[in-house]
Amino acid sequence: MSKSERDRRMAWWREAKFGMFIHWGLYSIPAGMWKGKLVSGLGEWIQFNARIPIEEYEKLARHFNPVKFDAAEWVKVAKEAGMRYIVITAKHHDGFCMFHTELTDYNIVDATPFNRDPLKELSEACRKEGIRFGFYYSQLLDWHHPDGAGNDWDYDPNKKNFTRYLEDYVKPQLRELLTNYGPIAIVWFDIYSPTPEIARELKAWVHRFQPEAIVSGRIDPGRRWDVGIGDYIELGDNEIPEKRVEYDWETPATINNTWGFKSYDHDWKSPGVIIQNLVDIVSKGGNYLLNVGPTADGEIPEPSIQILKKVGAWLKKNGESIYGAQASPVDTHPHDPYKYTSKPGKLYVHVLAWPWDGKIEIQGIKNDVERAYFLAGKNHEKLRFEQKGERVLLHLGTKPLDPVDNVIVLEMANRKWP
Ligand code: JFZ
Repeated sequence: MSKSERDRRMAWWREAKFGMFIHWGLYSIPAGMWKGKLVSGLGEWIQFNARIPIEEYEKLARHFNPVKFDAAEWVKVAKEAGMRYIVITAKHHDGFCMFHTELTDYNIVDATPFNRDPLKELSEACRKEGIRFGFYYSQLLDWHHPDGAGNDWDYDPNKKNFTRYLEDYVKPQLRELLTNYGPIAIVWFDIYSPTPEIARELKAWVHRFQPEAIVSGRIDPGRRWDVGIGDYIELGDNEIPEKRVEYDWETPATINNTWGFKSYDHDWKSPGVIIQNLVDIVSKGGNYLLNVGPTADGEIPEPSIQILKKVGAWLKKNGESIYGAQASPVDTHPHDPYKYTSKPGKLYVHVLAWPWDGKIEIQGIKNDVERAYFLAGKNHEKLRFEQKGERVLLHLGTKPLDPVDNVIVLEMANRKWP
């Protein structure tokens, strides 16, 4: 694919910066408990971690009736948080399909009293609100299907036939997902296709039905840092690089310590941590895909909603420094109390820790600063500063406007800077 073709397809994603990940499935019912015992590890890995036999685990489907699910409400939460795209688990490693599929009855429409297709409802709600819709698909691990990888407690691994699984199950299901749910913005593959050839084959399969779809980096069995077959690099869970990465990349992140809901994981990241992570990631050229894990009733946990509301409030005032912003043109040290993002002719200085004397000196500014002001300031009143060569001393005053991140705009004399 040519650079211009790729740039065209990636344009909305580079602008969007911030998305909502949703891990929702049968694992939301046990919610980290099995037979009265806590099961440590990720909520969505409970069948593996507790080695739950398929015949026991699939009984959960009979109890899955998320009557409180409201797609419009979930999209509203994402929009109010300032999130521009949503990626939801269509089929996670447990093999349960959160969409209607002809390939198996082990799906939310045929196997549960709910009898509705949440991916259909969510994709429609996203379209209505201008939010891009994508899905997560586990293309290798499948603890339910006899030819899927990973379940060695119900099946003999030596009897598995991955090619059969890929050709007779994965590709037909992807065809359903890429045909029946409208425009698909992202296909978020996970834990790797077994070979680069299969990764290329799956990417071509996606683009046969949805030529505009962006494919995540985990389609690729290569090292997660490599620019591979996916359209962008997918870092490890909650991984933020030390330095700027010269390619499209994304940090997938939990809002507590699990993707799938766990009833006793209350270790929520604060709004401040989320905002500072978002700024850090954007300052290094990446996107932030932040997860919510809805309950078995179909509700996004209230603490997640409250956190996301506060993040959205900060973005309402400071979003200009995030959406469509480029990575910092100025190298910072990992422990600098400020980060930079930029747009042509503008440098956004994110002051993450307020200086006790109300002044900060920034360096490496290779252009004349014409004007400085707080982005969230009512009338963008001018800030006093002195520039000596590449050093700019900013006088901020002693009272921050925002408790988490105060963004100062430096307007450059050269409107085409950097
Ligand atoms: C995978 C899943 O196993 C997990 O349940 C969740 O869906 C997460 C988003 O993706 O977990 C991974 C996969 C790859 C890495 C880390 C966690 N990695 O490359 O570091």
